[in-house]
Amino acid sequence: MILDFKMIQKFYSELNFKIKEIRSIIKRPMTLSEKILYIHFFKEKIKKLCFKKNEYINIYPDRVAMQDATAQMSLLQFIQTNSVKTLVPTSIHCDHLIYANDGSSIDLKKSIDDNQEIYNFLRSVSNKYGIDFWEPGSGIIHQIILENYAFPGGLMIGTDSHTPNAGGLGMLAIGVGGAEAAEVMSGSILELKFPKIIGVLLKGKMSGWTSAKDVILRLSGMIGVMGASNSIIEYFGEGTKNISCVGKATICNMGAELGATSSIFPYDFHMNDYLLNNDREELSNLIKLNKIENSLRSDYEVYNNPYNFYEKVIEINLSKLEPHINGPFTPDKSTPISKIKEECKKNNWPIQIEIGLIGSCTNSSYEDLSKVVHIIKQAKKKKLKIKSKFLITPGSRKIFSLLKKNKYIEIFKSIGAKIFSNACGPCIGQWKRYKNKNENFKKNTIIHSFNRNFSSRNDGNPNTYAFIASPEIVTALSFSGKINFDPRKDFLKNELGEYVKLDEPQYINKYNNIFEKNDINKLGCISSSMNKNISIKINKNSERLQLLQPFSFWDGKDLSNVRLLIKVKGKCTTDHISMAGPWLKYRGHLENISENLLIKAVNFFNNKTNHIKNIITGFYDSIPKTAKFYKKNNISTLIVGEDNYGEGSSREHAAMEPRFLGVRVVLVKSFARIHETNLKKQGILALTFLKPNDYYKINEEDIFHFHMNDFEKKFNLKVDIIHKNGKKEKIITKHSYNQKQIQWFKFGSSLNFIRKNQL
Ligand code: MIC
Ligand code: SF4
Repeated sequence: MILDFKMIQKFYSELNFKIKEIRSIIKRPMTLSEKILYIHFFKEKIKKLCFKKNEYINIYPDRVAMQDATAQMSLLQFIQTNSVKTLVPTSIHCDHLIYANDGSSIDLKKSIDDNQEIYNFLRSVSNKYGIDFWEPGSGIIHQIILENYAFPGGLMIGTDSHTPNAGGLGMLAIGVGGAEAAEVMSGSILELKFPKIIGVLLKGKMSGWTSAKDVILRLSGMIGVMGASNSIIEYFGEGTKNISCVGKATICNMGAELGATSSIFPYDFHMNDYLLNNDREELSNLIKLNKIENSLRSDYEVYNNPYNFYEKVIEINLSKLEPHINGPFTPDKSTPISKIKEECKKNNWPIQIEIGLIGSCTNSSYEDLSKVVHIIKQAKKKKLKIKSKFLITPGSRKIFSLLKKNKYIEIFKSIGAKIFSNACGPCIGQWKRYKNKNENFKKNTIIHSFNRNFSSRNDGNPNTYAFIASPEIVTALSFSGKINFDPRKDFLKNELGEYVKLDEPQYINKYNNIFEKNDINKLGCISSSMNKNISIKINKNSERLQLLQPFSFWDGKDLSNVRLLIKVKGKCTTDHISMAGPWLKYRGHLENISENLLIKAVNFFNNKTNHIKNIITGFYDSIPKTAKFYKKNNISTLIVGEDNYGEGSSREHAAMEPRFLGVRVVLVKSFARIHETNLKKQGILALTFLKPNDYYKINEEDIFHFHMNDFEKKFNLKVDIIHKNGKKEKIITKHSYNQKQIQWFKFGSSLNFIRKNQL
């Protein structure tokens, strides 16, 4: 069964014609990303198609996807737009709130009980406004999107930073904040800074222990967590034809870790195979019928002369690519497996792997799990025992059913693996690894196939060294129990005392891999049907849901007498600003979740977390408490940070919480894209230092004055700093607000602005 069939049918039938028309205007060959962006801009005046890099463009997405943790706040904002229905097809996926403790059935039941209020809210909002609702246990948002909704050439936004996963099926998919999604659902356009397009030329063919994950682990090492900021990564070259559709999705998924706006692969036979295996033959037929294959790739001139068309071209030779192990603490610390022994010694990483984990949206496909099975089967034959604990979270109910049908679940269980629900699980910290709160958080190593390994993310233990690798490598290393094991060369001692070597993993059982017919209801979806009469009730005493109150307008004056809340030292991801794990339960309650504001960020002045000086009282206290004190006393505050501030998630709570607690300005060396937009949307002044070293001029007890008279005319803003000794210093800061975004700031938030315009 094909979802959105009519919409896609129309889209494909017009595609070639529209591309021809666009080409006649811009008069040059186009990359795939440009084609998709222009096509979705098409509704507007076509004559205005000559975009410059960094210029804002307005586009119309085909779909919106939301997961339960971000959907709550997004829907609370959507309700404020007074819309009658969603004007763009939308789906909600219950995947983030599910525990990963005792195994799938117990965890799922308990999660459904504990989150009933939230699920009821999401279900009834879906029903009222015509949204597809995917129930708890149906799977992880990005797997479900790939299986059911993604289509080559389409454009989607999602309230999750790994939305670009759909690029594995040739869709341009972009992670956004909840306010942006709410606006698009209510019929507004999506405003996007025209991205740079980076070309990644893949040559050769992978073999042995190398897999798709290693392409992105390697690329992370090459360009780092900021390497693709405001860029789309477009893969091309012969090598792309040697990577399956789900492998491509893995690569696109983790582009988020490089700051990419999106990542995409050109249409090929692997995508076609994936559509056929997923009961979406009609879609594959539509592509053939309309002869649009070439419109779903860059023009051949681009492939022949990539250096002329891409911002830059990065080459990766798949034939020479080794398996990689990234981490600890950041996804871009990349070590080829041949160097892992040396790196372990050099850095004194704990060698013993306590736990190996397979899953997350980036690597939980049937193909991934089949390769794991292949390794387990041969290890058993070779009389090897697994040395680390082994935990598995399949990506979707569809995948789970096929694993079960092919008796793979039994194989996992035969080595003592624990199978969690089809959900995010340990990837988002829903894993109670330490049953006892007072347990010693000792230094230890885990390895997983996820995409993020920020400190404390999975198990709350800052001393856990989390490494990322492909599912195959995670499995092999779990059999060895050591992080410095190279399955390509090293031998393992088996139960008989013999030394054996693991064979290279294979994707087996090709002919049993066809998923059963798509019955989306059986897969866990209540498909959209509208019932306008449903009233959305939120209990006033609820701890978990709270209707939003509009933020206050800007009075048009300078921001004066602003105090420093915290000067953050080093990495500050959205996990530092608004932690996940235990806090996920407050994602629909702004006041309660604000109690976690920046509690993981390091204070520059004392190197401690959640310990800052209250300048008025002179005492040290937690960040939320101090912020509340300032708010109560009408003192505006400022957060200062370093590079790539707000890296990681799309969660807008990281912008709403400071706004709620009286922060007026966030001033940093540089921002991560989604977070910067989220701050602007929520009416916070997002500024960067003109000279990054001015960061060091900021002292704990300074008072700040922001000169706002040039805000609408210039991109530079003057700031006076009055130091404790009375000395004044001036610095220049920059902003990137366009005229519309200035209105958001004036009105106190983008939603206030929209509401005002609706009146
Ligand atoms: C994540 O991987 O950090 C999340 C949880 O999926 C987030 C969304 C969120 O904060 O809820 C993301 O990647 O955007
Ligand atoms: Fe879920 Fe983890 Fe993927 Fe985020 S990265 S969507 S938490 S599985």
